[in-house]
Amino acid sequence: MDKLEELFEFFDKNSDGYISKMELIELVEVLLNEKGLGKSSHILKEFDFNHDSKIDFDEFTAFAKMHLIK
Ligand SMILES: [Ca+2]
Ligand SMILES: [Ca+2]
Repeated sequence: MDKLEELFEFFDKNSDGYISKMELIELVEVLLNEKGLGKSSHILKEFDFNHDSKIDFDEFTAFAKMHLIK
């Protein structure tokens, strides 16, 4: 299993295959060490490509490439 998949599954607390807004808030606080509420809204706006208000694995990958992988 690759690292991104592990990360995604770790933050997908209810294992429904999506990072919800609540799950995203925790992800932001843990991974980016920023206040989750405002930042998660920005991330949703930027990376929720199909506008379902959740982050799927493809969207998470795009986010990770921008913010997590140097
Ligand atoms: Ca979830
Ligand atoms: Ca989405």
